[in-house]
Amino acid sequence: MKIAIIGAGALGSVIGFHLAPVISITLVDPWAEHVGAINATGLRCTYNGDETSRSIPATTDPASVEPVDVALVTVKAAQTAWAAETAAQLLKPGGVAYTLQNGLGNAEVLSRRLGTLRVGQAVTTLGATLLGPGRVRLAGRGPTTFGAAPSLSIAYALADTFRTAGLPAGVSTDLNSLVWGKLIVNVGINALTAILRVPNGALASVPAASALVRQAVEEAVAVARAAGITLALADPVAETLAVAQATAANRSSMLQDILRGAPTEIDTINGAIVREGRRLGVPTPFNELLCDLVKALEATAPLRVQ
Ligand code: KPL
Repeated sequence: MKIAIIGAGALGSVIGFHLAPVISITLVDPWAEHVGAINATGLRCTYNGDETSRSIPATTDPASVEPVDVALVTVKAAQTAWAAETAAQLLKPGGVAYTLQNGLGNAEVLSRRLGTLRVGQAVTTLGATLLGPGRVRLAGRGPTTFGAAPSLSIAYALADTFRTAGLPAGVSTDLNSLVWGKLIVNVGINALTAILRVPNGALASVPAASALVRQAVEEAVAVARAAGITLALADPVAETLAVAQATAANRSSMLQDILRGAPTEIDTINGAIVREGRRLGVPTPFNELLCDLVKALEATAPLRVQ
């Protein structure tokens, strides 16, 4: 099996770093400086203070990659349309793209270009931060679960490959409950950490912040129920706060985006709750406010007082 990882950000880079010794992979990313650094000195991955360098083929040019069986899509939501075009170029006729992205709506963007039978979804809790060109930090090897659709045999092959590479992985026939479970955790943590500019742990340790997490999560749970989703979380507020505590020192991906002046994934996270809420007649005023605040943060970046 040949794999291309589309998007060599934090997540794509750590996955590539682990898979490279066990399977044929190529990293594809438009960021020339990052790709150049990986090709020059290998991808450097720090874990618990130790840095290891590994040589991995990386390119900015999809046309230079031989056709692959699987494309793992790990770009930010704003680049999903580019990833769809890239996957269309890279995949063999029977090949499948799996999105490992945060939030809702990315699989639909890929499906519009590739067709639903060539798009799968996976949920990952791998924690990583991109440190700079060619350098990534692994925070934790949380499990990755591949959806059984559209191909059970490819899902099992991917989970096996991940496990062989030292990454915990499995396959689920009910991925939707995991997708929504992760969405709800992101709804509770990402926007609030970006607005308050705090590491994840502050949401669990400061009661006034935990109360805001509760508001965001309770609205999202009401939307999930109205959508008929069986959530994999027994107590969504407590479990979101537990994730904030377990990743206490981390900066959420949305806080990292805001600090870099990059577009955030607010539309596929809290924005998805607002859209689904409207469709199903469930009010989501707090998530609407979070969306407006994050969009204002994005728009005012050049004017920010340091
Ligand atoms: O997935 C995450 C993210 O930052 O996007 C959490 C779980 C909040 C960890 O930082």
